[in-house]
Amino acid sequence: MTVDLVTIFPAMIEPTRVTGVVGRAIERRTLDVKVHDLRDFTTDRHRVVDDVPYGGGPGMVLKPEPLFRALDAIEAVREGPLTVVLTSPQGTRFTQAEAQRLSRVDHLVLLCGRYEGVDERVRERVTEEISIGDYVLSGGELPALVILDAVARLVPGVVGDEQSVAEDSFSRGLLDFPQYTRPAEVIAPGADPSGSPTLKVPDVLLSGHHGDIRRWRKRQALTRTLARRPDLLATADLDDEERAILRELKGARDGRD
Ligand code: J9Q
Repeated sequence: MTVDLVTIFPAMIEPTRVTGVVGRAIERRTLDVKVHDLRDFTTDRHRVVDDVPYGGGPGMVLKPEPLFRALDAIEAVREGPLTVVLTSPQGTRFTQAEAQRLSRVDHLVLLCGRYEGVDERVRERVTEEISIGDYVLSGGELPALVILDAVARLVPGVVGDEQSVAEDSFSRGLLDFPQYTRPAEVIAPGADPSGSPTLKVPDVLLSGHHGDIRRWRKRQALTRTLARRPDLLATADLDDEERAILRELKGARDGRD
């Protein structure tokens, strides 16, 4: 997969290009990520990328021509159709399902908008407009990085264990179960170390009973999802055992009121 990211702040993208899962995929050439500085597509001495809005009002709007020239340059290099994503608060919400869909395109272009906006005519060249959530940001760089990370993980070969990507609880529409690592017992932070309570890993995880561990994790994931994100349960992909546990948990909950 190729990703071309167009931004006025290339330095914001660089750490992601060289770090972690995305950085490793680029090194191995499973992923090709090019960052384009929008100012390189200006033609004036001062490399101006924005201007005042027609009709007046606060803030500056990204000019259309530098973005058109950037898209022309990307089209000239990549063969085949481009999926051009504009990150903006007006977009449709980015979800894991959207990440899955985008992970199947060959050439992705991420245009980073600005808080004040992008000239409306740029949308002529945009395939889709995506928002990562309802909050005010200064620009589309962080949303573009969120999309890049979520999409890249789903490209075959980027994350080693394909199984764990597919089985990732969020992919199945559930929150994760609690995780623990060594040691099996730690002194409670801030507590008196002499005869003070300790924080223990649940016994079942140390038991070696794999069936019990699997059922405990299912119950924990469902308990958490029911408590924190009950909205997810409407569309979660549950097996028979999980449906039975959920009925039981809901029964216990209703029994209390
Ligand atoms: C460009 N707030 O916010 C949430 N998803 C995208 C955005 C965004 C923003 C400002 C500029 C994108």
